Amino acid sequence: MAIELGNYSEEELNAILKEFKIVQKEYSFKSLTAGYINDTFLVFSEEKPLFILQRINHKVFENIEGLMMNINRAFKHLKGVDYNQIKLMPALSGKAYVSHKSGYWRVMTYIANSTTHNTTTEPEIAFEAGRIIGKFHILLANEPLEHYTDTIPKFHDLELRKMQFLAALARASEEKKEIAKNAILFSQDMLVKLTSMHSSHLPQRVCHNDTKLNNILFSRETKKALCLIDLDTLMTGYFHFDFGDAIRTIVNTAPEDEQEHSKITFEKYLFEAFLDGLASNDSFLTHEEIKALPYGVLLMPFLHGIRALTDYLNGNIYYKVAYENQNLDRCLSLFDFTKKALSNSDYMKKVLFEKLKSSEY
Ligand code: GN1
Ligand code: MG
Repeated sequence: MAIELGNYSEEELNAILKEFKIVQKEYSFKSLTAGYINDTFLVFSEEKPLFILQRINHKVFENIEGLMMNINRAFKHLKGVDYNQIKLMPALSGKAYVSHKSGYWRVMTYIANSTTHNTTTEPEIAFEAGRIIGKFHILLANEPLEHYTDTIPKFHDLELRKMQFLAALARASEEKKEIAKNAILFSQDMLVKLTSMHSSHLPQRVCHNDTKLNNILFSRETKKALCLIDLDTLMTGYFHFDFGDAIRTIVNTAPEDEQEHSKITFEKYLFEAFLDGLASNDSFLTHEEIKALPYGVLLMPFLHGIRALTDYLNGNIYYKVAYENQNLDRCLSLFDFTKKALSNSDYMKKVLFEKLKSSEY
């Protein structure tokens, strides 16, 4: 297969696979380019997809050992009638990854006939997304938090993201600040708003922390959700993180970097379908957690937006970008969604109350 493999040749990728306990033969590869952080390849044998081979971005994830231990632990519990298990293929060394001169690599099983969606307009998909995220949390609910490493400490911490934004702003050129003027003003305003909304008394859980729609695998045939993928950010967090990240990518029928803002939506029928899916599980959320969900729907797009803005101001040092202003465009889209979510705050509270049955709003 003559396919573009980015910085790697087929020989190099095959040499990495030789360090894993899998059938030894010459494989072919397809690069999967949806992520902003890792390098991901689908591994084929005679046209049949068998594994996912992935180079973990060591600059972003400094503690590879801790990260892989988190995933190993969680994978043991992430299985069941309505949840497809993914397995890590061990390296010859017995570890779950190999350290190679080009970085840290891992191999996982590929689920046949699976697919992902970047966006959706289908209520069945939104329902299934809600169901599988609830299931994920139920399967991990009894895991001791102290067994899990923070792979990126304070990943969704508003205060940290504010400090990083202010530091980038202080160093940025006048020209960049002028171009990003509206985004900077919106950030300053939202930082005040969100800080005042922050609620305490919430239980911590083992969270996925990157539950955007395309991190959920679906069956091509039945449209059922199979499982969550991309568990690098699996660590302690609050349920509203996972809720907000899913909602921002499900009720918005446009991609997260949509530049035509009139296409960015907050579709109520998808919000409600997601809640129905979540509620199809046994109930597991506390009253306080349910109350914090609308906050999560504002917090998550805003956090991603301010992180993209910070990276734009810093000169694109964190996310992979395809063009110079991509981070700013992503920020503006994410902020536009945040505004649309804000105008739906009362609606969200009402429907959450109806669907998840938490009283006393
Ligand atoms: C990054 O590379 P990817 O798509 O898995 C980011 C997430 C964002 C996402 C898209 C470690 O994840 O937080 O949701 O881009 N992951 C990290 O906005 O920063
Ligand atoms: Mg990710």
